[in-house]
Amino acid sequence: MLTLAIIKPDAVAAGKAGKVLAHHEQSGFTIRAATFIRLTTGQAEAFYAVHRDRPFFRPLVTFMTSGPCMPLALDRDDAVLKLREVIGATDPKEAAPGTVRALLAESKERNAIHASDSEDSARREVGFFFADAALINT
Ligand code: 3AN
Repeated sequence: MLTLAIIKPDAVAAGKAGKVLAHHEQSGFTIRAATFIRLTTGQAEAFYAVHRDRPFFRPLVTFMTSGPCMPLALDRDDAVLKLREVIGATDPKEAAPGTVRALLAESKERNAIHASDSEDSARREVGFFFADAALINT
């Protein structure tokens, strides 16, 4: 099963992308597709459309377009749930010890990593960045 992660602009800019990738690999995920992209405002708005009416939407779009990020399609059994465990709570202050956000995130907004929150979101979000042809061995 696939899920989508995005190594966010804060983690890429801080030179932590490799650490995040290593964390995923050590947690049993196989990388099926990866890219390096600076999102346009339109792309970030479309990706986070479910949060359109939330107060943090505009700052989130500004942050996510502030520099390059790395979307990844990650594969393992129970991928969606397992990746949510591996990344930790949205706010790094509440994230369990050893999770990506506890180790690497700066704040609730600049929180290093995105992970799909359901199987439906995972299908939509993997498809948002990767055509079927880009997914190796799936
Ligand atoms: P998660 O990334 O843990 O699934 P969501 O989906 O609720 O969290 O929120 C999407 C993104 O919006 C978060 N990763 C974070 O960057 C930002 N965000 C969520 N809640 C807040 C908040 N209260 N203040 C600032 N940014 C937030």
